[in-house]
Amino acid sequence: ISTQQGDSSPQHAFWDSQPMPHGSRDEHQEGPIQPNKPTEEIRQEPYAMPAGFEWSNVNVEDDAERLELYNLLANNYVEDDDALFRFDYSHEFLLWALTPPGFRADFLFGVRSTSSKKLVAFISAVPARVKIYDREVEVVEINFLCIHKKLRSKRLAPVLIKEITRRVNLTGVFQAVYTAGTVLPVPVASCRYYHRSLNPKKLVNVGFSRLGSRMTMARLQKLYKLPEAPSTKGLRPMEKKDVEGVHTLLNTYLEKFKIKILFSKDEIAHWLLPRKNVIDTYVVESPNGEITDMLSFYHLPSTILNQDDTLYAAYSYYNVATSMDLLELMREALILAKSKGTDVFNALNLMDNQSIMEPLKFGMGDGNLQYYVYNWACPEMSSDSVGIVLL
Ligand code: NHW
Repeated sequence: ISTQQGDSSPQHAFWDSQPMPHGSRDEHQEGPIQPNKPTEEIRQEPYAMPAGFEWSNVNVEDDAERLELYNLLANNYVEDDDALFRFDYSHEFLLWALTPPGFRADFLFGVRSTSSKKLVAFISAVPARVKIYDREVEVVEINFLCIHKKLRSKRLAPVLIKEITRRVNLTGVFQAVYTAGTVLPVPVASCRYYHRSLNPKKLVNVGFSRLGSRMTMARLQKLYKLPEAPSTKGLRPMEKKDVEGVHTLLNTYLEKFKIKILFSKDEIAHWLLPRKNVIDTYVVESPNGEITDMLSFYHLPSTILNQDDTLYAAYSYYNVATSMDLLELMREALILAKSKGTDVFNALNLMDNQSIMEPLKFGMGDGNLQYYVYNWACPEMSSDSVGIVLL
């Protein structure tokens, strides 16, 4: 835990009141921190909004409402520490991320100004099943928590979090998984982003990377040069007929991690079948028709602030190598991402990713991505025990 005030832990008026581990984790405890509540004991009415604001579900399948969400996020969502870049999740991406099998309209909601009806805040939950150590748990994944810049620091975030907790609890679910750049009580794991330049010239020009003192642009470009096309025999985009094979391959691979996603076949189809400029998945099919390897990455561009430009980034998702080295598989991922106009390929040091970073010329990013499980006690784990990627 980072300490922001001398050597005492930071105070968290909200988070200290929540069913999370506090201080250090009890390494011997596992399970819910607060027992499940019967429905009749769960608050039935929405939490009160400050005067002038109201709750509003956002129908992301409706183009106009999705545009409102897109605009809120494009102008107010996550920026890097130096405020050079801001995530620019696309319309198609938001539709993908927020409508998996079993999604619920009342888990995708925000806050509107009562007078103007302008959307000024948002939070989302989508259902998932995870395994944490030896226990399978029904959870929601929380994402896209966003408050308009003009309404920051007014303690609105805790109200959004309490309201989504209430709505999720009413469906009999009492655990959630989420990630954040910020350290809150208390992460279950801490991962780090690594970046692989694909278009070094642009990355230097927009301030994403720097040209070292003994480096020239020509040498930099040579350093990061990749073949034009992949060379693995049988590597091709995933199709519907591969769902079964990918389901078996991925679930078998993920077994060894201490926290992992448990995808159903429907979820494999939703999360991994290619969608242009959103998610790319490639498989290797052996001559006898078995899916032996898979690679996947999602497309999440960032707006380059103060320049009228976009940084195209791909993020490593789920990769499994059984007929080849993970290193060779990930090299193909870089080549494919580059061929689709990606400027930088990002990967967390989770699953088996750490081993490929150095040989494939990834550089370590600044800052960590913290993993959290709401209302669940368990021992902390290292990043290479994490087998779940959130968007
Ligand atoms: S992380 C991305 C979060 N979004 C952004 O960074 C976008 C830009 N920032 C903002 O929009 C991926 C605002 O700064 C936000 C905070 C909205 C972040 N997670 O309203 P106040 C996710 O979406 C705490 C959790 O005054 P604000 C995951 C903070 O520590 N808590 O702040 C989301 C403080 O509490 P404390 C966060 O700046 C997971 C309180 O908020 C947080 O105007 C959510 C201050 O509130 C964060 N990322 O708005 C949890 N950032 O106790 C889900 C700040 O320290 C839990 N805070 O005083 C599970 C729920 C479901 C359970 C179901 C069983």
